Amino acid sequence: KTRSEVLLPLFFFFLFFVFLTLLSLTSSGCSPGWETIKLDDKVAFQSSVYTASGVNYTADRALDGDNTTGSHTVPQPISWWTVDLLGLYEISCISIYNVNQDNIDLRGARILIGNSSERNAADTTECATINTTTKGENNTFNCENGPKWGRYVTVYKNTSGLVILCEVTMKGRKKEPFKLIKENKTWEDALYHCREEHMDLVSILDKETQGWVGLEAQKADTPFVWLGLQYICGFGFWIWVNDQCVFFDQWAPDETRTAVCSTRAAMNTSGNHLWYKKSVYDKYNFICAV
Ligand SMILES: *[C@@H]1O[C@H](CO)[C@@H](O)[C@H](O)[C@H]1NC(C)=O
Ligand SMILES: *[C@@H]1O[C@H](CO)[C@@H](O)[C@H](O)[C@H]1NC(C)=O
Ligand SMILES: *[C@@H]1O[C@H](CO)[C@@H](O)[C@H](O)[C@H]1NC(C)=O
Ligand SMILES: *[C@@H]1O[C@H](CO)[C@@H](O)[C@H](O)[C@H]1NC(C)=O
Ligand SMILES: *[C@@H]1O[C@H](CO)[C@@H](O)[C@H](O)[C@H]1NC(C)=O
Ligand SMILES: *[C@@H]1O[C@H](CO)[C@@H](O)[C@H](O)[C@H]1NC(C)=O
Ligand SMILES: *[C@@H]1O[C@H](CO)[C@@H](O)[C@H](O)[C@H]1NC(C)=O
Ligand SMILES: *[C@@H]1O[C@H](CO)[C@@H](O)[C@H](O)[C@H]1NC(C)=O
Ligand SMILES: [Ca+2]
Repeated sequence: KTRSEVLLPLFFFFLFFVFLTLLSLTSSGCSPGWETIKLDDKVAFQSSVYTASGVNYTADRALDGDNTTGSHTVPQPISWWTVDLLGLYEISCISIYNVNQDNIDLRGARILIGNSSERNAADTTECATINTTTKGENNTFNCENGPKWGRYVTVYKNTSGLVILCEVTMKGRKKEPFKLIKENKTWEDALYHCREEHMDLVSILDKETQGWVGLEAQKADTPFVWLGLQYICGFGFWIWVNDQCVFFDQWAPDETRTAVCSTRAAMNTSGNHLWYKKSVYDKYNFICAV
């Protein structure tokens, strides 16, 4: 056999191996399409704080974007680290980076996601169990059985030992507080629907909310969407369904504030999402606060 006859199959075997390695590397990360959650403005706390040479190894050091600083607890039967995301997020995966240091071993620790900071509460669920030390590595843990919703993410270790985290990153998306309902309903029916299935028909009290609601309205299949703004005709004023007065408004220029009875406000689903007076009997899609 010539040399190339021996080497060629070996070369293809090598290529195949490289391909498999690449495949396992990409699939061990977070599934694509998830955004990295900005964490340096969030609040973290932990079971205890290790102090050495005047440095407090506080929980926020795991979120500061600096991979040379870390959070560090002291030995206790149970140790944990929690970040409050200050909002509801759907979390797909969590990455933990640690330096190579002897006392780092997160094996057996669990990553919990919950709506309260209580680690054993009914509204706290497990995302994944850490099965590597994380020592000198950046490991990504995907939530088992799919992404989880919650406000608090906890690394919980009940098998004595330390929770040391140099840098924690996570991917997911924030839950928007509004939902378009693609059903054509009169204003009253829309109000009942929102109050039964969600919180209420939407009230827009500021420019930021107007922006979010406008984004949601673009997906409607009617030219307008109902807002939770009603005209109290006996008194001649507008009021939101959550009892707030109208300080911020986005009326179309030619819409006068006065109206006939049975008038409600609807948002144009295109353009600048200006507000129009509409008969309470018109049927449109609508937006609920959830
Ligand atoms: C570390 O924490 C202790 C106790 O909370 C506090 O007195 C001290 O000022 C802190 N040191 C630094 C450098 O923040
Ligand atoms: C740590 O951060 C530095 C500076 O941002 C970067 O060059 C280095 O690659 C990072 N190390 C790891 C393991 O991520
Ligand atoms: C947190 O609350 C949201 C919204 O109510 C819910 O969808 C989610 O399942 C809750 N998370 C947990 C872990 O119970
Ligand atoms: C850790 O768990 C993942 C997923 O369950 C698995 O693919 C991996 O081989 C495990 N690693 C170790 C070191 O057991
Ligand atoms: C660890 O890996 C994740 C996912 O690839 C990445 O977003 C994060 O920046 C990495 N962390 C460090 C400290 O290198
Ligand atoms: C730690 O928690 C796990 C999961 O709840 C449990 O199975 C295990 O018995 C606990 N270990 C100790 C030492 O409490
Ligand atoms: C709602 O009305 C629009 C037209 O205004 C129509 O295109 C759409 O199919 C209707 N949707 C439903 C669910 O009936
Ligand atoms: C809604 O907005 C679009 C885009 O600005 C505009 O063309 C349309 O005339 C508006 N609808 C009404 C009823 O004014
Ligand atoms: Ca850090």
